[in-house]
Amino acid sequence: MIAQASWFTGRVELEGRGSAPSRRWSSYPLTITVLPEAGSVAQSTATRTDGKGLFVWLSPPSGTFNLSVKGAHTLSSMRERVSVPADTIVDFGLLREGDADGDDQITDADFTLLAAAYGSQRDQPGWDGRVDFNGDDAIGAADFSLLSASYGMSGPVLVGPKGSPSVTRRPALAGTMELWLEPARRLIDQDEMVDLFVQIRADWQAVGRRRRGDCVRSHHSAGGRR
Ligand SMILES: [Ca+2]
Ligand SMILES: [Ca+2]
Repeated sequence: MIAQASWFTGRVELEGRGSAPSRRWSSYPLTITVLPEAGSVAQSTATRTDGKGLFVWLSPPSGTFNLSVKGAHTLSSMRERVSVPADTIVDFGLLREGDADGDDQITDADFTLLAAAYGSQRDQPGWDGRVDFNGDDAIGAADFSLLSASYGMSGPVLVGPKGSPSVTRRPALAGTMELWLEPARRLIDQDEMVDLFVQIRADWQAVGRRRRGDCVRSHHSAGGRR
């Protein structure tokens, strides 16, 4: 007797990467986790998306499980009572970008990593791929926008049968957040290298252990403008 291979096919929507199909949707790292019931432990496996956000889980266990899918720097999305293997594609909806440190929360710790790499490009000093949330090989305002849009949220985000969020977690913090670049000196000669300070300020209430109005600071070098 020849055993038949089994698999599970799911789909996610990636944030900030334009519409699919796209090269920027392809090969995005995902972790699938079978969430534990009482007396069991979680089981995880790694996979990657194709250019349409589809992913395959080869040789999954059989049964009915609560499943979560987490992107490399997104919040996780969860579906309850999913039959595995499945005859149809199971939709896990939008994966929210902004979790740079992988703790399934979007907090000031993630902002600190973004600030440290802000303005860098791939293979340059200061580059940190964990905060390239939109996958364009540069760390900039688009990444800041993605992070700030989901700031204060945590996973897993429970999604309904068609992949739409059935539970929207209220952000732990609400208000506005500012980011700006400040040169170390106001007058810069052509082609001169200058230190830039990246500042992020949450001015509505305490963030972590910082007081109202405190800033996250880091700096890196950038070329002068032509
Ligand atoms: Ca985080
Ligand atoms: Ca980017």
